[in-house]
Amino acid sequence: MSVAEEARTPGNGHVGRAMRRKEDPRLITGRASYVDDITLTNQLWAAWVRSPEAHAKIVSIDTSAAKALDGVVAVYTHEDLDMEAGLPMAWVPPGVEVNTPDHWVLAKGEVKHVGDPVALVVGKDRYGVVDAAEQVFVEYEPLPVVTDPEAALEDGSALVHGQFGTNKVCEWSLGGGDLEAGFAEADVIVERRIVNHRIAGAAIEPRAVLAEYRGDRLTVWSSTQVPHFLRLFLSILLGISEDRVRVIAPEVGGGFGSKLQIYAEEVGCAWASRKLGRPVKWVETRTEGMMVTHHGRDQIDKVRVGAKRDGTITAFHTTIIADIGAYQMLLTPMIPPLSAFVMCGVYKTPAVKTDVIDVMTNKFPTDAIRGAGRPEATHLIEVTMDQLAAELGMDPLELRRKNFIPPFTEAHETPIGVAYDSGNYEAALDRLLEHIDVAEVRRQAEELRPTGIYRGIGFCTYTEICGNAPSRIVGPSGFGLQGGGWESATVRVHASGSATLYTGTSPHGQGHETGFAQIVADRLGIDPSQIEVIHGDTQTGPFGLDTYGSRSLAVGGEAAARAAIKVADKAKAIVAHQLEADPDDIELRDGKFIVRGSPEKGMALAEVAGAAYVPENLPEGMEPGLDEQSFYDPENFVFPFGAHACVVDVDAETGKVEIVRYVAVDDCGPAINPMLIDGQVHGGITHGLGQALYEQVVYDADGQLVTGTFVDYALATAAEMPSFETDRTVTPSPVNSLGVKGVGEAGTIAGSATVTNAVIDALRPLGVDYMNMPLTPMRIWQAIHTASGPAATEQGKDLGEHGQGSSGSGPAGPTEGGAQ
Ligand code: MCN
Repeated sequence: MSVAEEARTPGNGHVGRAMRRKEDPRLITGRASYVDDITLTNQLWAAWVRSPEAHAKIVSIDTSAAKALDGVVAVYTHEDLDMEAGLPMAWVPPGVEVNTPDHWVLAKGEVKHVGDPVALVVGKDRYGVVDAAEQVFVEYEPLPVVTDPEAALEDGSALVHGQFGTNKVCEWSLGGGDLEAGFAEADVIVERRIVNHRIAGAAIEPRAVLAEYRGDRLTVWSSTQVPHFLRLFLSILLGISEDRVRVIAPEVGGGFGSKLQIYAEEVGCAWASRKLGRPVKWVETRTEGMMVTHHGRDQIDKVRVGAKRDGTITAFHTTIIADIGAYQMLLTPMIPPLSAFVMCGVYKTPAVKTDVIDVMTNKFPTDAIRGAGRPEATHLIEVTMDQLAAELGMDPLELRRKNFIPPFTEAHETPIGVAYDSGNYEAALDRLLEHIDVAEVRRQAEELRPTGIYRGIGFCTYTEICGNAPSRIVGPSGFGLQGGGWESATVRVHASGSATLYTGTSPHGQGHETGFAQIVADRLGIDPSQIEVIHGDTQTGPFGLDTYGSRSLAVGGEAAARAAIKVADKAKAIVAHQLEADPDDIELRDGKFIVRGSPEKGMALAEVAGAAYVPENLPEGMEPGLDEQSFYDPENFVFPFGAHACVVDVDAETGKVEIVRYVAVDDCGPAINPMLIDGQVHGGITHGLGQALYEQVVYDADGQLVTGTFVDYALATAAEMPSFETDRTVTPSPVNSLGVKGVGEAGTIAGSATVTNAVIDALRPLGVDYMNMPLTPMRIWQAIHTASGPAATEQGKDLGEHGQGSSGSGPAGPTEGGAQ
């Protein structure tokens, strides 16, 4: 039996069960341990002096008053740092010239964004260091600021980093097919400027780090998604051999991409701990979280689509202007290009091209936030599909169906050279429509309209790329994180028959302890409760490449399955030896390794394990133990897909949007645990709807962060969300033996386009045919009042009579800098 066949054979039937999360009891009873719960003897605290200016020369720094304060142990500025390199940027597209400025742990000479760290204060008291930081006096000479990425590209713009003579970081293109011919044969061309504004990760647990340098060893506890990467870069930046660096990600309260980073605070605390010979701890405040934890999105997407009168799309061209902020962090310049990889969407468009221009501004850098490039691509494709449908006078679903790539079970090569693994987009849409009666929604909309409530329905059919990654593709793409995308797992069966799975993934809310235990349980014939899943500690776990890009199950879960199969194979050999049977005749059934055809002759794993550690029980030449490792490097990415629908009610008087229904059909291959999938989809959609309706990181024209707290940054909560209706189709991936695809980002990827299309659909009778996110009441109200449709005029008159006036100043409010 091949590995693939064997892995799909159900063992104890745990895979596919909606098992409750093993990790939840400790999380919901407050027994989990986060970085801030850890205190070491002799521990010091760190606080950072941060720039209040978005761009300025540092004229002088006076640390004397701070140093004189009781309890202050040290105050450091850039000159004290004996580090030869700054923070890492690890993904450079090959053959592309990238203007990469130094990014020091403490600013050197100039500050480039509000919050840029200028000094590090270390002292005995958590609050004392914050007071001391206020006693560090920095004289700044303000320099010209640029916050608008399009203005930043203009000649004569203020320069973020003068040495480059431009704010452009790089230009990069990906395309295929004959674009010119495609547009030439089009009957209709639609162009839109689609803004995908800046958002924050906003994890509930702020970032936190505790570093202890003792002897010649560094141990760092960090609220990170990437302990293995952090170990590597701490080793490089601090010049400590990698084997002497241990990184532990204890419980991590969410990351959403924002903890896929190597931060100044992590490196700075580790450096200070070595310097002072004492542990140093720092816990982010919420305002620091909004200010200096990386942001995401911030693209202006200029889209041009050509189609024939019957709806056949002939060409699709996008220019992305990506505002990447003041520096480039771990993956910054490559996040906008990631959009390009899925720019064909689920459609057979013959010619597709994406041009990316990365631009620097005086803002904090962007990097991966849930979806990282794919929500942006899906948003622009799917919003454009509705715009095109309106232009053609076609039903948006009919337009989608007309252009769907037909079902495929083996690789489908898109014109841009990306090979999708498997897909059945028709089936996902059909399943969606089993849940939602579009004609009935339209009837309800008619009925509601006289009350001033405008009901709309929006759709999104998407695919995305995840499961990072095949090293053969990722390595040559310039991805510099240990050169590839494999994952490793070790399954250790203890002599008494319980097991430990060590995974190189680093979950921070996704539920790997449950799903991965289910996978291993089925392959060993034990209960998932008998399997402990260990992760997030570079010393106890195997090598790993951590958790991001919805890679963990498709790569790390597969590695776990393979390690478990190796253990099962050895178990079979031991059983065969013990029962004097042929190893090929041993099979796992109902929790026992039995001789095929003789169910009474068999051994449970506990018996096998007992024998495995007593060499005299083993076949000649077999090593004792029941402990196996697997390194798995996939052949391709995986491409989940789905179809989402949203029904909204817009109150034309207030501009408020109410989400009436949200139905999601996602296909991530066979479910390991449907409850985990539902949880991921719910959270993902909330993220997408949050961006579309409420959330925005806003800087003013001087580069001041306006949204520094949750009062200003309107994070979506359960209260705003509807009760999600979810369903699935199952199209196995041929890439891995589990047949699985990722799902951690799917909801986010589809969410913003689905609700945006619904709101625009609702507003069409009011003459509003296009709007950019965030679809806040104010912007919707303004859009209604600047629209020209007959209903809008009526509505405007009514509102005018209520004394609110009817002239909006356009969708962008006065405080909204950057990509609008
Ligand atoms: N799963 C499953 N069956 C499938 C597919 C997935 O049971 N066919 C389960 C997996 O076992 C896993 C979960 O779904 O428990 C998500 O798996 P996967 O799609 O592989 O994603 P990752 O585990 O790699 O998680 C990363 C992804 C990303 S990139 C972000 S951002 C994100 C997310 O997951 N951030 C999160 N989900 C989050 N959830 C929480 N609670 N907190 C975050 O910060």
